[in-house]
Amino acid sequence: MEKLTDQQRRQWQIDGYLHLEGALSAQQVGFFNDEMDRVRALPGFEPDNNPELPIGHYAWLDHARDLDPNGFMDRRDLLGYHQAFIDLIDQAPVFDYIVDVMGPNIMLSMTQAIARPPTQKFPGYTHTDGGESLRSIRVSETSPPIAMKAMYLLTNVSEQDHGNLTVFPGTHMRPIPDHKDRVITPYSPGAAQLMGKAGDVYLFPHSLWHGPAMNRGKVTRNVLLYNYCQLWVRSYDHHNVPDIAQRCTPRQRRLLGDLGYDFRPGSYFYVPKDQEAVITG
Ligand SMILES: O=C(O)CCC(=O)C(=O)O
Repeated sequence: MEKLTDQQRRQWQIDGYLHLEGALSAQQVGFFNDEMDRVRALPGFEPDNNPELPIGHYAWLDHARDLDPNGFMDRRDLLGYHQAFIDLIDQAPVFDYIVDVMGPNIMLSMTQAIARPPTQKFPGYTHTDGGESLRSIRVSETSPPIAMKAMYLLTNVSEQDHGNLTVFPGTHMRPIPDHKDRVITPYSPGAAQLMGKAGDVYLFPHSLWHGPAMNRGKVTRNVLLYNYCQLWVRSYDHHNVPDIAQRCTPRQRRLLGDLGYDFRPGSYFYVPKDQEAVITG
């Protein structure tokens, strides 16, 4: 599946991200924004602020902490809320780009919806995905990444400091040298705030330093995040193949870790014989 143009491939290798316009239709944007409002009032996984836990853990709650439709929300594990969240797993053309970049031996590792309202309180933050690990592990520029993310914008972001995705171009190849000695923020030297339209998608590997800028605008910024990893890395949203796999196509089931046989040690080490056919087919 060759999808990237030569120019996109160069940008992926040098800058470490791609911005694709119009990945979702206006109707899909409206639908997913409505879904985010609906999901807010439903039970689900929301950030767990228990200081005893490592950062980044989620807890099952009755509803989002903030029920205001324009308030903050960070909801994980979206697939059970609507078939449309399942369909987005391998929707063209974004999934074709992902397979071109990562190769066919992949699975879906996470889904997430984040609403960032305008506020004076949130200063933004910057990180690599994959926790501490992908700050130090790097692949060469011509190698597929270990893990990457598709971030779908559901809100127009046409000015700085409107909850923009901020990236540090090139940091997937060159670590920020002193990141252990100072806090890297969206306002540190080298940061670029991206603009985009509702329906656009940003693709970037977990090793690229990135994060949301502050939102000093008037509108809550909504995004959906779909993460993919090499198959042996495995999902960090699910312990086992999730129940919603019954509602999936064979390719979607494979992306959820259903290899077509019961788990046994070694199962995810080499991929099933039909892996490429299932993913590209
Ligand atoms: O923009 C956001 O709200 C969070 C994006 C982000 O940092 C991430 O995808 O890891």
